[in-house]
Amino acid sequence: MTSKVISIVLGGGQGSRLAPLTQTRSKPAVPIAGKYRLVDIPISNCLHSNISRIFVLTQFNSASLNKHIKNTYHFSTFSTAFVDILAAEQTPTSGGWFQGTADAVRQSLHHLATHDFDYVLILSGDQLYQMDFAEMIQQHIDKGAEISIATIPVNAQDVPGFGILKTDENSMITSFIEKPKANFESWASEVSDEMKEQGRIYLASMGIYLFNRDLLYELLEGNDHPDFGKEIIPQSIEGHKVMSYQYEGYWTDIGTIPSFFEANLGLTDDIPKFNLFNKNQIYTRARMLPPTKISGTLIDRSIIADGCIINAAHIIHSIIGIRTRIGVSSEIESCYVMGSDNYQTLEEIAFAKENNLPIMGIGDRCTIKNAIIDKNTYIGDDVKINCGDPLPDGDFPTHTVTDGIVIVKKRAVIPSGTII
Ligand code: ADQ
Ligand code: ADP
Repeated sequence: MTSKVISIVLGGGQGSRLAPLTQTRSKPAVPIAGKYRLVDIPISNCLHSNISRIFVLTQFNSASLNKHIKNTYHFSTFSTAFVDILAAEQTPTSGGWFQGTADAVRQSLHHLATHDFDYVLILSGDQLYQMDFAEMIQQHIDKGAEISIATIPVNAQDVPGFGILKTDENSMITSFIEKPKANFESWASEVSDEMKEQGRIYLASMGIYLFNRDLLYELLEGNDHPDFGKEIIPQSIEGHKVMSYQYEGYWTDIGTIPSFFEANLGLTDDIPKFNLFNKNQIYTRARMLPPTKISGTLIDRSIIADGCIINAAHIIHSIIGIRTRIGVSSEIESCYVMGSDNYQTLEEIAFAKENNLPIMGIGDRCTIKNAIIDKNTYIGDDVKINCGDPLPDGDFPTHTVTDGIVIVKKRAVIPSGTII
């Protein structure tokens, strides 16, 4: 039955909540976990569920996203599988920018027309989870649903960030409210004892929708409602069989800097909630990088990707991305260092040193805490980042601060001796 499904990954609106990581790239291309990109999560979930026709909708086309998809997802000439990027485009009937999630799908429907499918699975591009969609699809078919929404119990504190729903005893959704801000006590649901103990008594939409093909067309055509959560889903509850597919595994939104940072550092836990070391691994680009070389470094609770050259004093509770270079006596604590797209040659490094310019990566005797270092940055020697009192939020030429986390911008050059 998964052969009758086409998946659409909502790759992101303007991506402002992940700025400055989305300043020069589209959201699906944002690097995570040292070697992957955000889009690898929903795509890997689809492929493990035997759904292999995937569109990724994104507001703007970035060279890095195209290159990543082209270099990663190769299928046999004899299969129908594909991963295609659909960027917002100007057509005679639309002005360009997607106005919201439903509008993004609406504007992309004509690309689906030539395919043979009965169901459309709509996924968010900024969530960290491992889910077998085949089970959801099976439940959808068994229960004769027209729409299924994956749901998860959440606590009161999280309610205002989600679509909240109530179901009847057959898991049919009877009411839905998008992101209620207050007085939502009456929206509590019957949940398992385990969920009750954690205070997770409200059923939230995970923003994962399975639609019967014809109903999706019917709901999107003939109106210009921009969003699934605000308009399409609440309106479809009346008159249609909308089912909840309840999930209780690990799932988290990584659409904001704090949640993105926390989810990345969470991967260094003894048994991470999101386990990269699973049978169903996350796919990404196979890069043929050399193994990482480390000298004189104490490493604790950290993930070190391929191709790094590390001489730091210590690296604690951090993710070190591909091709990262860290100089001697540097200390890295609670950081996500994304790495680099290329290596500098020995000649380039010698030239930089002669001219007192930072070399790519992190220099000698630096101390960096609670920071995200975007790709291809040049951090000089004796630089201190986020080592003192908590920093107020702000946007500066080389970095931003969000909720106390410093984000050094892509290709930023931080001269030796700088204190941030
Ligand atoms: P949000 O995540 O707040 O709530 P939204 O901003 O609509 O909803 O984003 C959903 C997904 O679509 C995200 O991956 C986002 O990046 C992407 N997206 C947003 N606008 C887009 C656009 N114009 N073009 C392409 N992609 C776009 C939704 C639901 C809630 C539900 C939560 C679960 O509305 O009901 O509880 O998801 O996270
Ligand atoms: P990101 O979205 O991560 O910022 P980019 O748009 O910079 O990515 O593109 C990343 C890809 O471009 C990498 O896969 C890398 O192979 C390639 N790339 C970028 N700069 C260079 C360079 N100077 N030399 C070689 N390859 C490069």
